[in-house]
Amino acid sequence: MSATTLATARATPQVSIRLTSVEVLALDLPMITTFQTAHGTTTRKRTIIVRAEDAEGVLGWGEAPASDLPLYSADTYESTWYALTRLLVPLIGGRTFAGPAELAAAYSKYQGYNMAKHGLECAAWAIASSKLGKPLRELFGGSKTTIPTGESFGIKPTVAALLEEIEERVAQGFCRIKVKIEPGWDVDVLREVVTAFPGIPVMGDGNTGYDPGMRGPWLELDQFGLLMIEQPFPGDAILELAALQSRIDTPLCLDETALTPGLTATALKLGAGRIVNIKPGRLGGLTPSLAVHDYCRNLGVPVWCGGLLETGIGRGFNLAIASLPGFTLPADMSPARLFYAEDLVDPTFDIRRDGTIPVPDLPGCGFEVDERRVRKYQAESWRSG
Ligand code: OSB
Ligand code: MG
Repeated sequence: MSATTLATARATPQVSIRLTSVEVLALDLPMITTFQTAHGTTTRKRTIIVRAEDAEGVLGWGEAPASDLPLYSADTYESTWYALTRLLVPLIGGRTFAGPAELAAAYSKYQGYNMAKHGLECAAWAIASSKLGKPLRELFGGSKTTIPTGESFGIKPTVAALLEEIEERVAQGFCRIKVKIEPGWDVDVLREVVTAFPGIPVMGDGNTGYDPGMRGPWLELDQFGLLMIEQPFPGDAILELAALQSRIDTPLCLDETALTPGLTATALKLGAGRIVNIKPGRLGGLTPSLAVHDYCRNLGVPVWCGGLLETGIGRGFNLAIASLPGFTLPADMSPARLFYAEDLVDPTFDIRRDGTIPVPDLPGCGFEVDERRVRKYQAESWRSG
C-alpha cells in the first residue's frame, strides 16, 4: 500500500521522460561555519546530488539534502545513497513516464527514504522544465517572483554572539528571525531578541528538543508575540502538540511531524499546529509538497518553505515551490555563501536589501550548475546502466 496522498485537482506537466543514465554523486562539502540545533551540530555537509540524462539528451540535476546522522529524520547520507542506487533508480531507469509526477508515483509504494525520493524527483522536474522551456515556477503554477526570506540562527556560545549575528543579517535584509531553542536556551534568549529587534517577526524552533512531560517554557514564550514556535516536541507527539496548542495563543508550526501528506493533514485536523513548514526533502518530493500546499491552502493554513542547508541546486526547487500563493510566511533560504566555501551553482543566489530572493527563471533547477565544482567535492559516484 502506498502512503496516503491527499486528493488534489492539480494538473501536472505532461512531458515524456525516460532516464537513460542517472548518476548519484556523494559530495563532501566543507562548511565555513557550524550549525547547532537541539538535534546536534552540523560541522560538515555530505549531500547527495543526482545527475540524470533523458533519452533525448536533456540533463537534469537534483539534490537530496540528507544528514550524517538520523537526528532530524530517519534519512542519512548512507540510507539515501542505498535508496537511490539500489531501489529508486533501478526501478525507474529506462522506463517512459508521462511526466515527473508519474515518475514519482512509480516509487511512492516504497515507504520512507524521503530525501532520496525528493532528489530523484527534482532531477525529473528539471528535465521536464528544460524540455518545455519553462521555469519550474511556471510548472508549479507559482505567482510570486520574489520570496521574502528570514534567517535561521543556530544555538551560539553566548547571547551576545547571537545578537551580533542577527544584527548583521538584519542589516543584509533578512526579514524574519528564527532562533533555534532548546531547554536552557529559550526564554532569556528570546526575550533579548524580541527586545533588541522590535518590528521584525521573531520565532523559535525547538527541533523536537523538549519533553512533552515537562513543564516547558511555553507560557513565558507565549508572552513574546512570537510569529510561531516550530516543532517543540518529537515528531510523533501529535497529541501532546495539540494539547500545548490549546493552551497557548502563539501558533505552533509543524516540521519534523510533517513527514508525509497524510501525517500532516492528521496533525492539522487534531490541532497539533496552525502553520506548516514545507520542506520538499522531508516530505519525500515536490509532488507530495505540492499536495500539502494545496491542502493547506484549502484549509486556510499558512505554509512557508523551510530548508535543509541545501546548495544552490536544492534551493532552486525550494525557491520555485515557495512562489505558490499559499506560501504566505518568510522562507528559510539562507544563501549558500553563509555555509559553504563555494556554491555548486554559478552565479549563486543572494538576499536583496528588501529582504527577498528572486525566484530563478532559468529552466532546469533554476541556476547554472558548475559541474567542475560538483566533481571537485565528489567523494563517491555511481552510475546506472
Ligand atoms: O529545523 O528547520 C529546521 C536545518 C537543518 C535541519 C533542520 C532545520 C534546519 C534549518 C535550516 O533551520 C535553515 C536553512 O536551510 O536555511
Ligand atoms: Mg525546524
